[in-house]
Amino acid sequence: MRIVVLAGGIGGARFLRGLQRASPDADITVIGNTGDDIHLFGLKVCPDLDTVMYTLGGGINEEQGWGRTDETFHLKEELAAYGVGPEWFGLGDRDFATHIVRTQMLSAGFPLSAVTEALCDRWKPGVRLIPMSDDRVETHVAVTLPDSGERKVIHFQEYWVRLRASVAAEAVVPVGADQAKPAPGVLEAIAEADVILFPPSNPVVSIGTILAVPGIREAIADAGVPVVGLSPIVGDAPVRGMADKVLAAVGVESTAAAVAEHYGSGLLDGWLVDTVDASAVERVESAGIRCRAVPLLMSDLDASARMAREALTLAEEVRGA
Ligand code: FO1
Repeated sequence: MRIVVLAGGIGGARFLRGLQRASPDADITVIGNTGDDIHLFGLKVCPDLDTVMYTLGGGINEEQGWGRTDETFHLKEELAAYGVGPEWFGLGDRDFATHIVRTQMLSAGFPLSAVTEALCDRWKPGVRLIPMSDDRVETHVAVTLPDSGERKVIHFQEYWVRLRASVAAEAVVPVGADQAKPAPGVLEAIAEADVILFPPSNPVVSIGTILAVPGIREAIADAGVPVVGLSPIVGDAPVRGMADKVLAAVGVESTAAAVAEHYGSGLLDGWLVDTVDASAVERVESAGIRCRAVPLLMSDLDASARMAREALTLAEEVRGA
């Protein structure tokens, strides 16, 4: 079975680990969000691609969900001693190596998709990981700073990591997305897929950004195979992260049903909500999306694998309908 998964960072990576357990023989292609990418310390940082690569390759810091295991921060401390930051972004020594290799290869003219493939040669994530685009796309967030009242547009990482989403996101813009092309292999994988899955990743800044690359949304809608998503909202709050902040920016309420409606029946065939949101099933189904309520907390690998199995079962149900 050929499965295409659109993935952000931690939620996407943990779901993928469950999917590999649930469907060990599947041929999985992951289309990774690159809207979180940023240039820091003179290096190109791709948080979501790295989170998927390290999680599936066994190098992730399990507690944090991002960055490397057994990490140290000598390099960052040395840079800070020269007054070089930013101090708010924690890039560790082991992680720096990945970024040096990536930036060197990009400077030598390799596209991000080829660089990602080269990095995955080491980590062997067991999936084909493709960035959504080789073109630069950066999610920016419009905010009003509480102290000065100044309205500013800042990079998503500054919003997420430095400000910890503590102020309202007034607008979220995937800068460059409208000019970006899908990376080589993206549209082909979608066209050849048997099923397409949206893990419980952020619907605005992760999956929404991937869908903002012209051609990807259309290819998924036209693929003619089941498209099934899992709600990242459980009991009206994000399972992790601060998805509610960016949902508000696009006028979507923070509920499992509203996120399904946001994707819409033109894109989504099936939607899983958590059992605590069982009352949302009717509303989602009346929007033309088949819906089931199942446990959606990825508390461990078994739980993630059960969620992946439920998603594949719903896909078969949709296919047979
Ligand atoms: N998240 C944090 O909350 N603080 C950090 O210092 C931080 C550093 C970091 C370094 C490399 C990397 O790949 C990810 C990192 N993240 C950090 C996670 C990341 O900023 C976000 O969680 C994702 O972009 C959202 O998917």
